Amino acid sequence: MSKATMWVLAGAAATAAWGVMAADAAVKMDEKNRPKLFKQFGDHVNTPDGLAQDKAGNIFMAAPNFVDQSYAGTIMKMDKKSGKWSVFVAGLLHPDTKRGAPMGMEFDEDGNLYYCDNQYFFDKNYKSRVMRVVIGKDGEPLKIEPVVENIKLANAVRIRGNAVYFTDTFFDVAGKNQGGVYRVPFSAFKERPALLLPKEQAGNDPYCLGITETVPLEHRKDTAGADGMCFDKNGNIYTGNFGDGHFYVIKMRSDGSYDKMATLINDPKVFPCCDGICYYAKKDWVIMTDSERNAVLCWDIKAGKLGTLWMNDDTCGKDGLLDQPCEPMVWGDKLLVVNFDMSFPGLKNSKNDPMHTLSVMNLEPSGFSFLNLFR
Ligand SMILES: [Ca+2]
Ligand SMILES: [Ca+2]
Ligand SMILES: [Ca+2]
Repeated sequence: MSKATMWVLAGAAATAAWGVMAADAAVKMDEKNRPKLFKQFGDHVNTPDGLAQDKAGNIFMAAPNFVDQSYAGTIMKMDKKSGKWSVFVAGLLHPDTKRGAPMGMEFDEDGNLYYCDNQYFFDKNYKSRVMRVVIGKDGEPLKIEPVVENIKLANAVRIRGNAVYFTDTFFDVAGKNQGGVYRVPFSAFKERPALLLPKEQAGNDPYCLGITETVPLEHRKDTAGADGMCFDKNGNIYTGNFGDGHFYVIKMRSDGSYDKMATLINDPKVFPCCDGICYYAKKDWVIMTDSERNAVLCWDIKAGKLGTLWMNDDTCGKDGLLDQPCEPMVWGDKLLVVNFDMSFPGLKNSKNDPMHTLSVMNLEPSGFSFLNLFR
């Protein structure tokens, strides 16, 4: 046997061994992470989506209510002390669609709440907006105003420094399956809402930080681009495509500007569908939901490794298991995960069922296996 053949064989053996380990890693989860039911809602919250928390730790959850539109899109609030849920505010109706559809949300330093108004499911023609709920000194909503307009599908929003950052999931430019990440400084909407450029000009839009591209998967044929987004402690931005799980980073330079978007994961076998993303500072992880496979994954930033926190089969979610998870949020030592449960072709979730649920997982310091992509 030649030396070269031996190398090839050794490599094949190593690959096979790794394959077994990878299979183990993908299914071997710690029971400590098993999601439990945090809250089940009535039909007035039939399609829950985004999450946020204020400085006191009260929980806010968006309910765009796409499945049963006889209910208005609202933002719910859970008082941390009492655990009681109530309607915080109804989403501001769009003058053309007569709907309000809150999705991703986040508070700014002054205590105002920003949310994505996803009008794309009613009208694909640039009706979506980023909104600001101005909040009074006792925490009550005073008014809602649009701050950014001319968006296709506003999905996730983050506030950092003096700017609002958000994703737009569909560009709808012929022949390309694009989405993108935007940054609009507060100064741009002091007087009136800031306007994005039409998507054909997105490459020259001063607010556009990066453009994603989706290669639709055969079993889903979903062209959706950038969905969730978050920052890490160094100001780097993470986003991922809903359609194919392509997962990106936009690195912040030392002068505060941003690098070009770069790929971290582009392998639908290990990550086929990225919905919500949040940052877990304690471990320096990005936590992502995988809507296709009813899973919660995590990206160890320093190690450059993908891990699986949980994955389960199709379920109605009544026991707290994942039912098309969308937005995750670290809340103290727990992870809250919203279950969107609005089935799209090719997802594990087979149907929109009457159980509308929010799950909770313990974020334990150890006990899940890693999948090393940089083999
Ligand atoms: Ca989302
Ligand atoms: Ca359900
Ligand atoms: Ca379901």
